[in-house]
Amino acid sequence: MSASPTSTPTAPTPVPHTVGDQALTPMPGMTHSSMREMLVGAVDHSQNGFDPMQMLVDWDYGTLAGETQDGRPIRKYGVSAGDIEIEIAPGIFFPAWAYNGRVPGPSIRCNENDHLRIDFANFGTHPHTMHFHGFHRAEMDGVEGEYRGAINPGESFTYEFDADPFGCHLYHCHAAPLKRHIHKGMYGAFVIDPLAGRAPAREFMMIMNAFDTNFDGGNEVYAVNTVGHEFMRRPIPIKVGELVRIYLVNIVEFDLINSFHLHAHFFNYYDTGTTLEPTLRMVDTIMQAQGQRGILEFRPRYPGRYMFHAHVSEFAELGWMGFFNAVSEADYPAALAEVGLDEEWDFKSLNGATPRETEGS
Ligand SMILES: [Cu+2]
Repeated sequence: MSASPTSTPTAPTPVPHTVGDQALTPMPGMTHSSMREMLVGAVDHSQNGFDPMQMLVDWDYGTLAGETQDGRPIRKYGVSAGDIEIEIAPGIFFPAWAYNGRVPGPSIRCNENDHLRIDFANFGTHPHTMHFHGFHRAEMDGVEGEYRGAINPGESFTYEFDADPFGCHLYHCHAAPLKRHIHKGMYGAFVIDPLAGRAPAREFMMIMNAFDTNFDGGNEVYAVNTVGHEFMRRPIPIKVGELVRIYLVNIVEFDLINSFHLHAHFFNYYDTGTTLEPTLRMVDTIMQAQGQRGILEFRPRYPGRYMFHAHVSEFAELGWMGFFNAVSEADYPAALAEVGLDEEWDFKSLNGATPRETEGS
């Protein structure tokens, strides 16, 4: 991208701008005139029922439901499938199939070796499944035509398996035609925390996704967490010097490769998140095929706004780009307020790891 901001960390100076004869007020995050064209208006997150900014930090830990015979926690999750219409860019609506009324679905998180019970109910109009990446028996693989197979509208099924191995995984529907069920929105993050833990960090869940709005077998809108350009409008607040950890998943249908590039910084990368040591060190771009995922860690070095985006220019221009806003401790409350966030979001971003309720008992 040649559109990197050259401004200082201070807020951009508003520039008068019109479309037709309508005067527009620049919004936070607009720092370049060419970007302004793509940022007219805003998505109504309350109408969607989910906010990509909250999705960064919202984890579903399920509810504890006793222990296995050998003393491991049992976690129960409730997931329903349904049909909803979502706004994926200002004024652009998409008829989605969704888990728990959101795209991506709930970010399921647990500790290594927890025993998981996922109660799945299909309230949609098509057969669906939940296919988890991870070790499990074939009966729990959630593939249409195999074992229990597709869960028809009005039916339910409980997927049950141990959380293994630790890492940054995903789940998605595995009903036919697969590419349709996936691109309609049936996927979510599945993060298993290692028993050894990871270093404290500000953590974010990012799913790289895309939407074929005219059903021609190609995508028209690309994003992280569904809404194109959302993090251009609302830069993600982080603090200079702190460890930032991103759980990154690529679920984009139709395009072979997606990528993540961070401006002005280098990061360590843990491929699939299944190791405690980085599998790549000091890189600023990684690529993921569909279904690939991994964990990125970096420390913001200087204050300012830093872009992150697909290093596939087409994807970036069609929505898959955003900003981190790195600020000092003192400036952090203002950075939160600027994008409509509060202390609760700050707390959640710093406390993402699965609680260990049973420790010491
Ligand atoms: Cu499906």
